[in-house]
Parts: sequence; C-alpha cells; structure tokens
Amino acid sequence: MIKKQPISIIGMPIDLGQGRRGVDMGPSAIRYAALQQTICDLGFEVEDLGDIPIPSPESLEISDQNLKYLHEIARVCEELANRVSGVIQRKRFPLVLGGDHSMAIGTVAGAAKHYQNMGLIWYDAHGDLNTGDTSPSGNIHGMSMAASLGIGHPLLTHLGGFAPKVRPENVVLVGARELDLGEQQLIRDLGIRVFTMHEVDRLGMARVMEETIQVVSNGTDGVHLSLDLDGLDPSDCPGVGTPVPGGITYRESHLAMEMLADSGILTSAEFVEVNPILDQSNLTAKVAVALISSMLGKKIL
Ligand code: B3U
Ligand code: MN
Ligand code: MN
Repeated sequence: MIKKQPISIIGMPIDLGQGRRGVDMGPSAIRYAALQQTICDLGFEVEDLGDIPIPSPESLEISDQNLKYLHEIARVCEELANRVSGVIQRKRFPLVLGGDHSMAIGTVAGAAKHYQNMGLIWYDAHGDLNTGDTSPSGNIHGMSMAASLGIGHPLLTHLGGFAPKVRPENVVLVGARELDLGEQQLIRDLGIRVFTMHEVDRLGMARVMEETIQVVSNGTDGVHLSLDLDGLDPSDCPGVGTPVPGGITYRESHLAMEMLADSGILTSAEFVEVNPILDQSNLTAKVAVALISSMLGKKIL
C-alpha cells in the first residue's frame, strides 16, 4: 500500500452466502465502532461509499440446494466488483466491510482486474475451498476462495468476465482449523500454502507472516487481504456465524496486521463475517476496527 493512500469504504451487507441472519448488519456494526474517525485520526483521507443493495433472503427462493442463492449472489458480487474496480481506478485503497464471505468473489474480481498477477491472503478458520459438488452445506461463503482460483460454478469463477483471479502459488491460507474432505484434497492437488493453527503454534505468527508475505508478493503486482473474523479465537471475536475454537489470538492478529503494514504490499482489503446479533457488546466489530488500524500502520510509539 502506498503510504497514506486515500481510502474508500464499501459496505457489503450480504447474508445470502450462509444460513444465519444478522451478518447483513456487519458493515453497520463496524461503522458504529467508529471506523471512519479511527482511519481519519491515523492521517488518511477517507470516504464512505455506502452499501451495495442486497435483497433479503425472505424475498427470494432457493432454487439449488447445492448453490444457495447462486444467481442473486453472482449479481450483487458483480456490482461489488465494479465498485471496487472504480475505487482502484481512482488510485484509492478499497476497504470492504461484510457481510458473509461469499462477497470475496466480488471483491477479488474487482481488484484482480487491475493487476497482472495478484496475491491473496485468506485469514480464516475455514478454507472456503468448496464447490457445489463438495460443499456439505450449499452455502456459497464456503466456496469463495475456490471460485477465485477458478474452481466451481462458472457464474462464480467467471464473475467480471475472466478466470482465474489468482494463482495457487500466490495464495496463502492462515488460521485454518476446519477443512472439509474436498477442501483438503483441493489443497493437496493445487499445492496451496496453508498455515493451520498447528503451524501458527509451532512457528509463531512472526514466522508465519514472513513466509506469507513472501508467497503472496513473489512475482505479484498487487495483494488482497480477505480477513474472516472467525479466523480469530471465538473468545476474542464471538460475533461470527461459524465460530471454531482454538483460533488466532487478538495479539497474534495485531502482529500479523502490523507486519502487513510494514511490508507495504497490500493493495486492497476486506473484513468479513461480523455478525452483531451473535456478538457481545459489538466486540467483534471493535476488533475489526482495531485490526484495520494496525493494517494501516498504527504505531504505539
Ligand atoms: N466448510 C463448511 C463450513 C464453513 C465454511 N465457511 C464457513 N463455514 N464460515 C461449508 O459450509 O463450506
Ligand atoms: Mn470465510
Ligand atoms: Mn470462516
């Protein structure tokens, strides 16, 4: 990221990619946690472009149980991709707030268009590497990384008119601790770099991030951070739809964001899966804002 590049906030209040209501309020919750003022206080010029309009699940019908709300998700992700692309075109840094993780299909599509080869950091308890054929749930938020790699339904993989968005050799998954069988197979087949909690514990977050930064910046001209708050431990981030115990701590996550800030490699970012209905006093949104501060280079001294 160019130092003090102007920032554009985009809200993506989508909950169609998973089964629990409330994650559509994630962008509001993050704004309520004083996101804009916090970024402003760090010395950045910042604008808020508002939310992408999303239909509510009550107004829709599920036509395919293996790919729930496929057409609606593809349509709103296309809009998000256009919005993200417009921000980058104006030489600004897109900061997208979610919303369930299906939205990454749009964010990644809009960003990847601007780079010859984009790196991708996927900070998550899950792999999001399912397809309609391997998914145990049919929820598209568990398919967005696969779609970005060009695997899955063409409406998702070819969003924005090109595929794939990223190459397996420039993608890293950090914090994984729940992977379905099909996801494990895909990781092996593609040789995707994964730092499970085993590696986080064993190597420490400093080493994990050093290696992550290397992989995503090797031969790339842009790097996107897709941070699912369920990557953190549920004790730090209880407001998520699918909490998994044994996660990355608050401190480790700050270190990770600070190392990304120091590296200067990020060209776009999204913070997703904040569900204030399941939260305790908006804690998860507050953590999101704190991590965004570190990602933007906040220093203690
Ligand atoms: N892997 C499971 C569960 C899941 C994925 N992402 C989240 N949960 N948040 C699935 O449904 O694909
Ligand atoms: Mn996810
Ligand atoms: Mn997750």
